[in-house]
Amino acid sequence: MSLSNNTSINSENFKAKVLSYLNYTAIDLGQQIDRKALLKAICLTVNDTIFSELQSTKINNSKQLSRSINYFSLEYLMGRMLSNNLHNMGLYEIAVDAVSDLGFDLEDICEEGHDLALGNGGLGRLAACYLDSLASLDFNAIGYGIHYEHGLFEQQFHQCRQIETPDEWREYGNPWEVCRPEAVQEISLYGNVETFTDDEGKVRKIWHAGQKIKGVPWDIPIVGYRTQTVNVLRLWESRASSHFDWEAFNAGDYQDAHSAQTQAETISKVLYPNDETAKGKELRFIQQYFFSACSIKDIIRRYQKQHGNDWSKFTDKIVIQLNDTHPTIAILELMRVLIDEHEFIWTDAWQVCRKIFAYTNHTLLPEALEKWSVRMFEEVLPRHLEILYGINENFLNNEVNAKWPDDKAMRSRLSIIEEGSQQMVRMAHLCVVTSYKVNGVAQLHSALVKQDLFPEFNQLWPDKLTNVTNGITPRRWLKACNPELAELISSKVKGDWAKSLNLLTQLTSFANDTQFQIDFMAVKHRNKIKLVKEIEKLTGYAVSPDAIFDVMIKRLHEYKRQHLNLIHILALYRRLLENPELDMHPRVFIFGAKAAPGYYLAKEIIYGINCLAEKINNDGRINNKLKVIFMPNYRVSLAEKIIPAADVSEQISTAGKEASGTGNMKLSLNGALTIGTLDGANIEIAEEVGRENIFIFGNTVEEIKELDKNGYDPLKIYCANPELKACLDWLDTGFFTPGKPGGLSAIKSSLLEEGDAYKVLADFQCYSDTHKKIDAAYRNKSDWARMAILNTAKMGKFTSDRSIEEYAKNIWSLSKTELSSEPIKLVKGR
Ligand code: 26W
Repeated sequence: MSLSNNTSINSENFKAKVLSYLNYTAIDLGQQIDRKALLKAICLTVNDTIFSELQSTKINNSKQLSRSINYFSLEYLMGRMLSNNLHNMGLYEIAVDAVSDLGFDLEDICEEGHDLALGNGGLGRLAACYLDSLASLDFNAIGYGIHYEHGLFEQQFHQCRQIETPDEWREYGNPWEVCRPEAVQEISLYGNVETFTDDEGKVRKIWHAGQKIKGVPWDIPIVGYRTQTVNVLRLWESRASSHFDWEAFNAGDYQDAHSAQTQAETISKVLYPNDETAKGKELRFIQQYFFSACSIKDIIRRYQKQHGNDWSKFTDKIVIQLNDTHPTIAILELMRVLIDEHEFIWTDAWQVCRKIFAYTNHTLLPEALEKWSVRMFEEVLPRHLEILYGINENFLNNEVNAKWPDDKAMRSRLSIIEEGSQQMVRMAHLCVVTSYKVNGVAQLHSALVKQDLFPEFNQLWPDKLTNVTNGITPRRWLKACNPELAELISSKVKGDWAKSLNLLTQLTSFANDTQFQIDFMAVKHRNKIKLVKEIEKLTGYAVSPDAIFDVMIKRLHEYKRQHLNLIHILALYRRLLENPELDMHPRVFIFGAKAAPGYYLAKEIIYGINCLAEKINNDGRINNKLKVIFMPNYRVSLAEKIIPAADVSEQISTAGKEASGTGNMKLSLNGALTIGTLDGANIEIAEEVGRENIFIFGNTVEEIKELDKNGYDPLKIYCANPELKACLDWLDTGFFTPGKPGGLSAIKSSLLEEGDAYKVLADFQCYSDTHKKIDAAYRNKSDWARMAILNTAKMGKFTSDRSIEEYAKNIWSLSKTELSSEPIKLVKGR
């Protein structure tokens, strides 16, 4: 919505509206305005416009009876909303002026906002970027998820160790959401299935629920960039079904009534903080069913509002994208609803499902591929298990048998049920069997999905498996988070680059322009000074903005190899201790990462980095040439501060393990140079920026496979490399953990005794050599500036708008909503 073009909104009437909302929140204007109250008043002011636009978008979509994409995701990492909404609406400058008239700085006020951290990492943030693009491109879209009471835990460090505390994002309410009681749903759990014959003599099934749960929808508007479209993210909160607690309550059993309520509300209580596995956790399984079932019911409710009982258009109007296997149960729920509640025959219901679902795979790690025990399935969702058996039988007996007749081995490999001491349901298999398209998230990853993960499925359906490389929204990840760079770019680039990111290639012609290089690096330097202050505030350490800011921000995982970075820091420290005059440009290594609370080694690595930081940052002998900073509580809003200030971006996963990565794109877009392996989207970034503008190192996927085939021996590498050996041995000494000898030896043993599953040692030497090249390159200021500019210039491909256009064209067959020509309703000042 391009409201800035409209003269009806100016800073005066914006301010008047804010003041009226301040009255409304009962703030005594005679007193000093409270920042939180001011934030709320601004949000409410902005909401006036957003919600009226939301209404128009809905009316417009329903008039056009347009096809919609329903994005199903257990995670959305939205971050803060105010600044982004203001930017997208074109009201940012107006708000800056209005707030400054009130004696405040808008940036400070935005800081009061809490992150919406309803996700773990890449997958959740991707969902948020995609919602931004869907609205910005005028697609009729809705995101479905869970309204967690507590999002991802907050992280603190205590004696160098990670401590988790609950996230209280709604403590003071969330101004962006609105409850929709008219769309409440009720879902069932447990119980049993009865077979009966209906009046027409048909054998039917009925599921007698053991428990009913209410799903209450909360809507968060998603504002498109400079367009009228406002879509919705609909998040379900679980409550006790009214029918249930009243029964006990009336019987005088208040305790029981209360416990039913508590149990029901537990479902949406907390986001699972594990971005890898949630083995056997019944509550997680119930979360998945709860949100999938509520969303399927909601889709049908909305469809029937327009088409009544005419199901013939259902598959024309609806497509559902499954964000990983987490919402897979939606497939079985749709089958159940169509067959049991709407009297579809099996084959018709199955045809519908096969036309509606598409699935995105985000990981190849075997431990992250979801499996649920048949036993649990049977107990929680008995009817769904029956349906699952039916799907599997048809699939094996018809499709598998037709291609590989009587091939038992093939049947067992492809079956949705895994046999063994405990039968398990392979959720990814159910996804692939049902979905009409399955995509990976970067070219390499999609190739590996075909070759290594699902080779048989790929033989069976050669057109099903495809690729859509991930993207990021340039609105949040450049325009809003790096305003100075955005302004500099706008002074050179013709056209709205935030809408068409390929326009950034115009910067190529300024890459050798001395003045532009100076301006570009001056922006970087000012961003670094800002970050220096934040570092001091959060960690107490003072660092110099003249040092190279070398950034590694992402979830903590062995495959991402923060410990490779750690060992290299040890090597640098040793070199400096041996020779304090060592010719090396000062470097600050900056980390941000949360570890899953139960992931032992990940937490040891955090501990290790913090211990190193304490020792190194206080060591007067090394002339401040090396500093290590671990920023606590890494999250979207912290990323927005770190990324604009980064010189170097660490993307050092073991080749073949990082499906795509999206932080790599954000850092490069903001002019950081990547040191990276040939993994995930790094490969495509290298293609775009050119090999001369990126630092690639390490074993390739093929080489890693070779190492495994020939019996990888980390001990041999350790023995043959004296520096590496010395670094690892150092971890055992207690040097970094005074009073606790062996305090860091878990890291070493994972590499030497437990086989170094992620080939850290195999890549160490070339990693270290490549860092030397970075050090040399940074000294040539003009060369470095040119490379940094070219990184920004060549990131056009990685806008999430491109990803969404590809999904819309190749997977969803979705066309854009035509915007209404009626005038936009406007905010009126007092
Ligand atoms: C609890 C089970 C579970 C399993 C896997 C939770 C979450 C996951 C995700 C697959 C973790 C994740 O965020 N994957 C990342 O997805 C990004 C978006 O596609 C990619 O860029 C990252 O490479 C991938 O690791």
